[in-house]
Amino acid sequence: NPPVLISASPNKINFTLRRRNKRFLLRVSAVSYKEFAESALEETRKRIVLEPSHLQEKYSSMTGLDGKTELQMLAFKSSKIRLLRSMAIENETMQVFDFAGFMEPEYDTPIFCANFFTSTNVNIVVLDLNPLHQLTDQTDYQDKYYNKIMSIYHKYAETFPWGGKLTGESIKFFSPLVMWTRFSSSKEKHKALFSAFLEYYQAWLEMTIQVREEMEPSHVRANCEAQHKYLTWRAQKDPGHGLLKRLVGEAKAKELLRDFLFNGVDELGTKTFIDYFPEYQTEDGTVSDKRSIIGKSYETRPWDLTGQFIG
Ligand code: BLA
Repeated sequence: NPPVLISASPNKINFTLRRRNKRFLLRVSAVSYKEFAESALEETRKRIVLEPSHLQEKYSSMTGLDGKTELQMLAFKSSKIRLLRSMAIENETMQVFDFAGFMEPEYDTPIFCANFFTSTNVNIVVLDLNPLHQLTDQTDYQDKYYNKIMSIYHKYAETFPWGGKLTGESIKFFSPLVMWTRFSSSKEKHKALFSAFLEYYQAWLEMTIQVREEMEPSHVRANCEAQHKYLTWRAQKDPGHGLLKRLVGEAKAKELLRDFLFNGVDELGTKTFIDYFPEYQTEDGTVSDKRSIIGKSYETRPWDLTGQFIG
């Protein structure tokens, strides 16, 4: 007899198994990304002073339209970090995690980016310190932030191999450190993911502590525009939009995206999506609904072992 599902909650799935007329209770634990967020915040508080963000008053938790999906939002800031925010979504069959850190424009530190999607054994993972500036024409930026810490990537490369083709546009938002992977759920994999997450996070936190304030107004403006371009892209084209709309409805999803997840998109600059990404303009001037113009690309990892882009 196959095991019979008797109950499932975000962190525990209980089955009964009948063997030789005896009943056994099997407990399988699912991943809970709330713990990931708590651990990262705990590490942060050991090093710097975190203050609650004004967004926390407006966004703390929500229940999905199905009445069963829980969304948990956390938002903080520090003297240098403009926004450190987390969203964890859980129901009986799915766990989603979106954790990001954005600096004040005086600092050129990369953007911390952890996006984990788990459902019915499938995991889609992006973990990266997204570069604020293009690495192809700024080798000193790569030198400043990535070359020294490439060992972090190598440590997890075997456990979490390249996830295959992805939206071509996304690659320029990723660094040579990126962990882009898909895997089926197991306790070992989620344990490894937890340690990769914390290790990437520690590396980012250290960068935020070491970074010096930019004094040149033109550099501050460049940092601000680069962050605004990133936020504009993700607020418009992030792969999670469809699911978020199904979970909370179109209006709430849009508010979450523009005001919480990618906060700053309406404040840090005035350029529009089409200004940054003119290839998405349709004949009547609106933004194309297409997720991608380039299409799916990069069957294999487009960086060599030293982190040089090989396309
Ligand atoms: C899939 N999420 C993906 C994929 C990527 C990312 C690369 C594979 C599909 C693709 O190639 O586009 C993540 N893409 C990113 C990230 C950046 C990027 C982080 O460009 C940063 C610049 N994922 C989430 C959240 C949800 C989510 C919050 O982070 C849901 C609320 C869902 N991601 C999600 C789902 C898929 C996915 C459902 C698979 C469906 C699909 O491919 O469209």
